[in-house]
Amino acid sequence: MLTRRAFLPSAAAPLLAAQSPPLNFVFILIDDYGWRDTGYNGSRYYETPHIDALARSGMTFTNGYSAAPVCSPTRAALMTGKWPARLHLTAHLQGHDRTPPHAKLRAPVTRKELPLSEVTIAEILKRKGYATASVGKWHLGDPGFLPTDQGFDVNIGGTWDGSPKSFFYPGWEGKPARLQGRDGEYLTDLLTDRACDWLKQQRANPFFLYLPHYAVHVPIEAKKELIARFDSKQPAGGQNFADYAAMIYSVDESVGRIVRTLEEMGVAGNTAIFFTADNGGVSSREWKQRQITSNAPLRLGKGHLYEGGIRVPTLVRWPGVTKPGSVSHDPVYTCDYYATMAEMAGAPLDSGHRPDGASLVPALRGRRMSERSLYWHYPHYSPQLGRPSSALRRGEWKLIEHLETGQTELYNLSQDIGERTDLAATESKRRDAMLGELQAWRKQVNAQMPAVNPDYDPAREPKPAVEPVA
Ligand SMILES: [Ca+2]
Repeated sequence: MLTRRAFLPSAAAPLLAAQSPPLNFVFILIDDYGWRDTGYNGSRYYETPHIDALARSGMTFTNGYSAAPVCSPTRAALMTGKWPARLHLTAHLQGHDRTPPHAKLRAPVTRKELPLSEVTIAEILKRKGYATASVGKWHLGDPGFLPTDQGFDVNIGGTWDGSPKSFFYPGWEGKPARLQGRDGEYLTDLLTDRACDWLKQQRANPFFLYLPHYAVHVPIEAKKELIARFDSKQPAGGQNFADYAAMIYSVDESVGRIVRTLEEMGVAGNTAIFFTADNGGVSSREWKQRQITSNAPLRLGKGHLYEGGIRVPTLVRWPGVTKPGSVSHDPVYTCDYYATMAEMAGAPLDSGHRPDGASLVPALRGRRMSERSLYWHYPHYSPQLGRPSSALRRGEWKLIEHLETGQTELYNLSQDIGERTDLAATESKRRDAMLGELQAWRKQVNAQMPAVNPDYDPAREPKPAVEPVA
């Protein structure tokens, strides 16, 4: 049962508003966590009872997206509310050029850190009197650009690293740097311990806990007893990797422990919880020749602008506001949380910093959001064989433009979530209009574009990605 000690029924809220405690925030971001990696989104192999319970007690977004198909740009969008294209932070750090030597295009060189001139959501909340902590993966810059340089009072385990050397101490020693554990300690558990310890210190002030887990990114390493649990379980829906299932199980336990801690502190009723991922699940063979997960029916996975790379589990519990078990079909993405949290906290935005995303407060209150366009720009070659591309979603339609060829694909997602039937030719008028809008947007935000690669060699260019067997 949820404790509701601080919960105010809406009819009484106006009268008691002066005494009502301020709203706290917990934002849980899972790394490389696929849309169908949760029980509530239909996995029959992975077990996520605590995440599913959170979904039942809050609002889920069926069309929730990450702002990018890889790590750092999505994290930058979360911190600033801005499009990664506008920030010139569209690749994962260190931002170096990972263009395969003989590819057709050469990717632009992007930023190597989130600039300090950006006003992060942590800074906005801190100005409002919030205590702020980042516990886990940062991936937005080196020392000088760490969470503590960007509005967080506390940084536990956040560095420029995109992944730990190992999930077991001392295997991860040095990466992430300065994070001590006990021998054999599991990183997901340690981050949860430290997050709960920090929460328990917050008594007199509102708080913002940012908990970006290093899991379930590679290395795929999990606790033995949990691997055994899934080894003996029947695989389902193309999901069959016991080690990965066990990693997810530990993340789910973390969510359960965070919720339980809030309940024990008596603040669950005035703490909003956000849960989502920085990009889709890894559907390629990125770990010891094993396919890590299946995003089916979604197409492909991390590193691509197809649905598998950007559609992610998305849920928000705002006690007293989101109706338990409610569902929003409005398309939303990472850029939206900045304006959302600021509005929920009653924290004014910085006059010099305008987020590109929208506040989701109307949706959280149960209303439809007005229709708008969502944009993605990934002018890079991903390790998962994604190619330079941009995309636009409006209503049920999605357009993808491939920057190497100028070729476009158009899908009606309400009928074709798997992006199997390209309607670009039959819906050419709509295609042209959406393409015009996408290109105008890129110009407006001064998006970086790839250049012609002088070393292009058709015989040696990267192979196209192959859809994994579901
Ligand atoms: Ca990621």
